[in-house]
Amino acid sequence: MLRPQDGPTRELKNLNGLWRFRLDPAGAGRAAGWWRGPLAGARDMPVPASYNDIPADAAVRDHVGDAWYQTVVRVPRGWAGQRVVLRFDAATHRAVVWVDDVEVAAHEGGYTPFEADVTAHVRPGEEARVTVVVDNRLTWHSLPPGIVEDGRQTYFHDFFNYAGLHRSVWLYSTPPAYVDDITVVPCLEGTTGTVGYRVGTTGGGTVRAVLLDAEGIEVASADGVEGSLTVPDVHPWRPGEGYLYDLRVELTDGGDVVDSYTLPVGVRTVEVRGTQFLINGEPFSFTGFGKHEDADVRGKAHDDALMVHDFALMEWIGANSFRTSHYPYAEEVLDYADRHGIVVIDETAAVGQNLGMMAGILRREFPPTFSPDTIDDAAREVHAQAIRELVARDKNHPCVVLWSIANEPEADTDAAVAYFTPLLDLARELDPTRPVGTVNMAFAPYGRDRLQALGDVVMINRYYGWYVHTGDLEAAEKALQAELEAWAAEGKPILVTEYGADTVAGLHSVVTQPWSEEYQTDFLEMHHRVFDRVDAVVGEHVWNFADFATASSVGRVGGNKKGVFTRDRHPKAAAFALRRRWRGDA
Ligand code: BDP
Repeated sequence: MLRPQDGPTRELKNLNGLWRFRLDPAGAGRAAGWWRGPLAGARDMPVPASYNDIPADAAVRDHVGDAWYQTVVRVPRGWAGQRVVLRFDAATHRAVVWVDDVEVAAHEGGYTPFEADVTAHVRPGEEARVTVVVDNRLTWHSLPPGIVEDGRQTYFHDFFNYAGLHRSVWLYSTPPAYVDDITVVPCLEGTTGTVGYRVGTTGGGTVRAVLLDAEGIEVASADGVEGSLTVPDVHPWRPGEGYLYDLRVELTDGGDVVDSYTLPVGVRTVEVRGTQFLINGEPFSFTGFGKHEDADVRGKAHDDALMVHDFALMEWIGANSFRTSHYPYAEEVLDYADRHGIVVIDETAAVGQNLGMMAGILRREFPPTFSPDTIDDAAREVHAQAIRELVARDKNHPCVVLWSIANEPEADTDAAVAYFTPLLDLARELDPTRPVGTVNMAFAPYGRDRLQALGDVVMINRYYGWYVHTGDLEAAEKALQAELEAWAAEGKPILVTEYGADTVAGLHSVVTQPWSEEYQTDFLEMHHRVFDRVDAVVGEHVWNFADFATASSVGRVGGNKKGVFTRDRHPKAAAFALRRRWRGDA
C-alpha cells in the first residue's frame, strides 16, 4: 500500500488539527446515526493523539467502547476530474468512517493504514463532513486480544491501551488512472546492484521505471509493469548509512505522463546463514532496544519532534537497530530509519496470546489460549490479515530486515503450533526475501518451546536477574549462560529481543539492589558478559528504550520503568554504560 505523496500528478491535504470529539459510553451513536449532522455535545480533540490523557478525566482515560471524531474538510477546487481518497494512517483499534451521510470505510486493527475512494461522495470546491467512530475494545478476535467484562477492559499485554486517531489523516488526489502499488526487490552481486520491480496500475497505460541516485542522476530505466534495473557500481544501503535511490514510476498514455510516483529504494540484501545474520553478505550484530510509541499527554500519537529526538538518543547511545515492539509503528518512523541506516525488526500487534502466563500474573483461571472459546480460527484470520497489511505497507523499506509475527505467544502446545504454522507460511509467501519468526518468553524455555524451530532466527526475551533470580546476578549469569548455550545448538542466530530491569531514576544503592540505577547497569553488564561468550548471540535489544505507560498493577509504579531513558527521555546511569559498550568511544 503506497503512502500518499505530493507530486506532479498528485496532491495531498493533511487533515490534522483539532477535531470535534465525543465519547459514546452507552454505544448509542451508531443506532442514532451520529454521523448525520454536527456531533452534539462534542469537545475539541487534537489529531493525532491518543484521546486518553488529553482531558483531565478518568472517564476518558479509562473509557471502553466507541469514541466519535468529526471534522469538516474543503475539497480543493483544483481536484475536479481527479480521484479523491481519504486516508487514515491509523485508528486504534477499529473504525468506521462516513463522508457526510455515506459510510465509506471500515477497518479492523489499530496500527495499519486504510483508505477510501470518496470521489463519488465529494465535490471539488465544496465542504464535506468526515465522521469517524473509533472502538478501543479488545476481544478474542482483535490484535492484541483482550476481554471486556461488565464494561471493564482486561488485556494481556504490558502497555496502556491507548486509543484514538494516533497518526495523520489525509485527503489526497490521484489521476483517474493511477499507480496503485509498487513492490521492489533489491539484490547485490559484488559491486552490481539490481532492483527488481513490479507495478500495479488501474486504467491501462504503459509503465516506465526510472532509478535516480541520491544526486538525482538517472542510473537505470526500464519499460513495463515488471522488470529489473541494473546499477553497476551501486551504492548499497547499509547499517549506519541509509543511502537511498529514488524509483520514479510513470504511468503514460499516448506519450503523456498520467501518473507518477516516487519510491525511495535502498539496495541491500538480508540472509540468515548458520548462526549469522547477514546484511549485504556481512555479519550484522543488532544493538538497540525494544521500543514503544509512548509519551506523556500524546500517548501513542506519532510526533515528529519526539521521533527525531528518539533517533538522536539512539545514535548517541550507539544503537544500530530496534524492534517495533509490539505493533507496527508510524510509517514516518520507518522512512526515517531508511534514511539513517537504522535496522528494524517489524512486529505485528500480536502480543498477549499467552493465557497460561496471564493466569499467574492476573491471579485468575483462564481457558486455553488457542481454543474455539478464545483465540480461534476467526482470530487467526484477523492475525493473517494483520500480516498481509504489515507486509503490504512495509515491504519496500530497506530498514526492515526481519518480520516478528508475535511477541511471547504460548509456544509449547500443539494448538500453538497449529495456529502459527500457517501464519509463518503466509509471511514467507508474502515476502520470500526476509526472515520471519516469533518472539519466545521464559515459560517455554529451550527444550519446551516449539515455535522457534519454525522461525528463521531465534528471538528470545529473558529476565534472569529480574523476574527470576531477582537481585542475584551470580545465579542469573549461570542460568542465562546455560540457556543461551542450549539455544545455540539450534544452529540459528540468536537475538535477545528483551532483557531489562525496572529502575527508578534517581534511586541509588551502594549494594546490588533491584530498582536502583546501579542494579540496572550491573544487570546489563552481566548480560553482555554472557552474550560475548556465546557466538550465536548476534543481537542485544534492551527492554526498553524508555519508561512507558501500562495498566495499573501491583508490579507497575506509574508504568513500566525498564527504560534506559525516563519517559521524558532523560538518561539513567545505564545509558552511559550502554554507550560505552555500543560506541566504544565514550
Ligand atoms: C515481556 C513483554 C513486554 C513487557 C516486559 C516486562 O514482552 O511487553 O513489558 O516483559 O515485563 O514479557 O517488562
